[in-house]
Amino acid sequence: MRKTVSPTDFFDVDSLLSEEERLTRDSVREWVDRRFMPVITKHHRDGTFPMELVPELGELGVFGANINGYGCAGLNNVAYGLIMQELERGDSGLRSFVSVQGALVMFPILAYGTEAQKDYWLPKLATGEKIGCFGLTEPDHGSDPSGMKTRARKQGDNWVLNGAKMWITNGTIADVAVVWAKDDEGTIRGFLVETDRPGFQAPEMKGKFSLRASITSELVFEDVVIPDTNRLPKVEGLKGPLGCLTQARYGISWGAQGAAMACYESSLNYAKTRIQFDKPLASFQLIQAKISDMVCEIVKAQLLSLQLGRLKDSGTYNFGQVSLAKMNNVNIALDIARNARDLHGANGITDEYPVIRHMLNLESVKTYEGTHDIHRLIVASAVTGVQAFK
Ligand code: TGC
Ligand code: FAD
Repeated sequence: MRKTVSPTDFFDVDSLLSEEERLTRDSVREWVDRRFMPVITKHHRDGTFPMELVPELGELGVFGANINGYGCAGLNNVAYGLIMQELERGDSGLRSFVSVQGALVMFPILAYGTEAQKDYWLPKLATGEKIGCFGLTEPDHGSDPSGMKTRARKQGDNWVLNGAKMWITNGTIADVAVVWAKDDEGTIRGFLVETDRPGFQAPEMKGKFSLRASITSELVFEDVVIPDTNRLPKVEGLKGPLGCLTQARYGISWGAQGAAMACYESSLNYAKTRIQFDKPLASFQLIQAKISDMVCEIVKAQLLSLQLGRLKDSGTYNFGQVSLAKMNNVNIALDIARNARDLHGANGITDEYPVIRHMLNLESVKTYEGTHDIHRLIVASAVTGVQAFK
């Protein structure tokens, strides 16, 4: 049989990438292996994020890597996707950190902000000097953000914010929050809220068994006064935040396959070296079936992501396609992680191997940025023309 580039590239998808795309992927992979992998177990146990690595991530150019100008790398969307893949091969929390900063904070500033907002925030967010978060979800409004209760009341040249957000990645450590709130007419608007403003609080949410190496927070606004110059003026309505979600969901679809690849690689090594009944696990047909299923689903996800990336780069993609990719790739990754956990036997429940960490993380990834079922509804709505959300 033809020798492939690596066991995680069974269909030589590498040959469909440009030199720049491969170099980008390889440099991020090298950094993750050298700098992140040695510390992830401790951070996962402690429930912390390695903040000391943030400047290095900035130097690597991963924050807003598909943005042109403002100190960003200006890469195409396939290279951006490969970055997400490599980060999540490390941990979903690492990819989350980077995709929130780029897709949910830098993107809305770029797409909906003023020149002054872009000039001030984007270069600082690109280096990691400033950290951002994105507040859409509320305690009573997750899948249905259109019902949000957070209010922005116009008062002269200012806005006064009241309300609460929940499950906000990086909230506690953020310098700026992109906050979505309704005005007196019920129109959804986006605001840049500096987190040192009086009346703003962001307590960390504890007790998570998933995405432990990621900070998750509540955001509380009690008469937080912000100037009108902090409003994102170029968008109003739910399509504002949903447009950001499309960017982040795109990155997640690539990221999840990175987590799947990590679980598969660990399974392959384990199956070849673990001896039972005097033979390596890899010699048993039921184990081979599991490995075969993993390779098959990873190849399909890789081709799906690549075609989505090419469509995005040509400007012809749509959000239904992004939903399908997020839905499929996270689902197969979770399946692979669960099978990998099983294949590792008792060792699969310890953090000596990465599989249970990925498995637990992927439960969050399945839920955030639109749950699996919400994406099923989005895809079905795109092909039937009928919405079944409400
Ligand atoms: P609906 O009437 O369908 O749409 C309202 C307007 O928005 C447009 N639109 C989109 N635009 C861009 N991208 C998308 N994905 C879009 N989906 C819809 C739509 O065309 C319409 O535009 P217009 O011009 O007609 O006004 O809205 P709906 O209220 O019926 O809701 C639809 C639904 C359920 C699909 C939507 O609300 C949804 O996606 N819900 C899921 C919520 C969600 O994903 N929340 C994520 C929060 S952020 C997060 O989880 C970060 S995790 C971070 C990490 O990585 O750590
Ligand atoms: P619900 O909406 O209550 O859904 C519960 C269940 O009901 C799900 O299975 C769902 O699929 C199902 N359901 C809901 N509506 C329907 C329907 N119409 N038809 C069929 N089934 C339905 N949000 C942010 O704004 N910013 C962040 O940075 C952020 N980070 C997050 C980090 C983590 C670790 C997690 C876990 C979440 C984060 N979220 C963030 C929130 C996330 O986007 C929401 O959890 C998600 O959108 C789902 O909302 P919910 O949890 O309220 O679930």
